[in-house]
Order: sequence, then structure tokens, then C-alpha cells
Amino acid sequence: MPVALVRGEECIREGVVIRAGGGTCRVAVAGEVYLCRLRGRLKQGRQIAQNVVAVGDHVRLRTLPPSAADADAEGIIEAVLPRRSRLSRRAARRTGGHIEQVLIANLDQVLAVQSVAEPALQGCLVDRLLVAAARYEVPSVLCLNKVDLEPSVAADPRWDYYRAIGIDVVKTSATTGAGLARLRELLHDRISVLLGASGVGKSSLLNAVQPGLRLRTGEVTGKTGLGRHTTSHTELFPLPDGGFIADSPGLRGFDPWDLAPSRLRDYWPDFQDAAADCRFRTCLHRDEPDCGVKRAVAAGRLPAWRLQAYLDILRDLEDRQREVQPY
Ligand SMILES: Nc1nc2c(ncn2[C@@H]2O[C@H](COP(=O)(O)OP(=O)(O)OP(=O)(O)O)[C@@H](O)[C@H]2O)c(=O)[nH]1
Ligand SMILES: [Mg+2]
Ligand SMILES: [Zn+2]
Repeated sequence: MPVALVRGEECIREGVVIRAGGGTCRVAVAGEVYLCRLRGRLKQGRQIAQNVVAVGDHVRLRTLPPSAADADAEGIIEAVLPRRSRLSRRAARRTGGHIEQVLIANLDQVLAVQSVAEPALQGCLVDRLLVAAARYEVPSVLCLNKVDLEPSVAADPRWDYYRAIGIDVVKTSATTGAGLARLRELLHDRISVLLGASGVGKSSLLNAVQPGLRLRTGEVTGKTGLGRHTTSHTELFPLPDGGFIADSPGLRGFDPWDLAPSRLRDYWPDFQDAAADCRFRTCLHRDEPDCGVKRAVAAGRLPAWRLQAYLDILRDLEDRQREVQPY
């Protein structure tokens, strides 16, 4: 519960950031939303993250009396309270990739959304999201949307494979309503974020789960088959039966923050048994001789697409590491 501490006309309260960006934040405090600025002190010092405040952060704010409030601020954020979890990536390349960007704080689960078509399956974006979530010890769910469009892709055995390795899979259609009851169940009383490429139907799913939201959605472009980047902000919405869910802008890629290439193998749970048979304990399952994982793939005990996805992400992590720390 938010704590209110009256100090003259001002009030110190605690709230949750539901939207952040452009130097201001919207903070929900007991059902009311305050437009807030960051206290100058919070912006000083060595920059360790691109954003001082992220959606989902619990903050202490000073609400301004009407005489001091202006069009830009009804309150000032005085402090960001410690986070119990987060999901981060490397900030855009123009910053040199040295900086962490916290996408969302204090979340309970990541919903990695992928559509069966329009746009078609994107090479391992979902796997990157699952790895990043695992890196931050946040549980994840794979949401396969638009199952009305290509039932054959929806029936692909790879989705059962994810289930078998412990990742919950929900197959949905925002159009027909398939799977939405299960999605509502998964969202109940939790703080979740929908992440995925543009056009996969994140905002449509939210509208279907909670029709009152009326979020803007955009048609997938006929020519390229890609989304139009309709959603421009990450925003957290309360769910009527308890819990919060964040919609987010379509991702073009996802570089997990703070994940060394050599550690990627730790977040690939289905390789663990086979990796115990690798000759080298530090085997990356690529060029090393006598690799248990490659043997398992050759024998059909592990699917080749899992190794390929792992190798693609490994190469990208190595490329980014080289860019950030040039030889
Ligand atoms: N056939 C079908 N179309 C869908 C489904 N879900 C969403 N769409 C359509 O897909 C298009 C993109 O949906 P959005 O909800 O805007 O996608 P988004 O993931 O929020 O995209 P960004 O905000 O750009 O990241 C819209 O034209 C939706 O009507 C679905 O389950 N089936
Ligand atoms: Mg959207
Ligand atoms: Zn190996």
C-alpha cells in the first residue's frame, strides 16, 4: 500500500511507474496517476544505465501542491526503491553498447510473443528473450499468436519441445479468441510484459484480454510482411482481476545485457545432459572436438534447430563483445 506522509501542502508518497520517457514519468498512486519529473540529483553522477527510472519501478515521489504544479509535473520523483527483478538489454549501438537499458523492473514474468505468420517466425528472437529472462531469473511464457492464420505452423512439434524443456507455451488468436482464457489465467495476479517483434499482435492480445484498453494496433504491411511499429511506449496497465501487464514497442532485435558468450550455455537447459559428455568442460559446442551436444544432434537426441539457434545467438554475443571491447 502507498504510504502518505503529509508535509505542509506537499505529500511524500510511494507509487509505481507505469510509463517513462522523455524526462517525465507517469506514476500510479492508489488509483491516481501523477505526471512526474525526476529530481535533478537522480540524473547526476556516472551513468550506469541509460534510464534511471524504468516502467515497473517503485518510486518515492513528492506531490506538488496545485500552486507549484505545472503542465510538466504534478510531482517530483525523489528516489527509486530497490528492484526485486528486471529485464535489461544493451542500449542502442549509438551509445557504444556500454550502457544497460532496463526495459521493465519488478516483473514476475516475460511473455515472449511470436506469430505463426504475418510476420513469419523470426530467427531466434523468442529464444533471445527466453535466454534474457532466464539470465535475470524471471520466468517466461512463449505466446504463439495468430494461430488462426497457419494452423500447420501452430501444430509444429517445436512448440511441444519448448514445453518439454520447461517453458510454458500458450497458443492464441486475438481474432478468434482461442487461448485467451488460458492467457488470462497466466496473467492473473502477476506483473507481466509482452515482448516481441512488431506486428505479432501484442496490443491486440491486450485489447482482447481487456477490451476497455482500446490500444492502437496496426496492420502488417503487405509488401514486407512486417509490422509498422505502432506501439511507441512501454506502458503498464492494471488488470481488472488483479495483476499488471505491460505492452511494449515491437523489437527489432534483442541483445541481452550482461551475458558473456561463454555463459550462454548455462541458459540452454536442454543441452545440459549432452554437455556433460563434451571433452572440454568449457566446450561452446561449435568447433571443439568430441562435443557431446553435436553428437546428440547427429544421433537425433537433440533437434538441429536448437543447436542452430544457440550458435546464432553465440555469434551475435561474440560480435557485440568485440564491438564493445575492441582488441
Ligand atoms: N489473423 C490475426 N490477426 C491478428 C491477430 N492478432 C493481431 N492481429 C493483427 O495483426 C496486426 C498487428 O497487431 P498489433 O496488435 O498492432 O501488433 P503489435 O505486436 O502490437 O505491433 P507493434 O505495436 O508494432 O509492436 C493487426 O492488424 C491485428 O489486427 C490474430 O490473432 N490473428
Ligand atoms: Mg503494439
Ligand atoms: Zn560441446
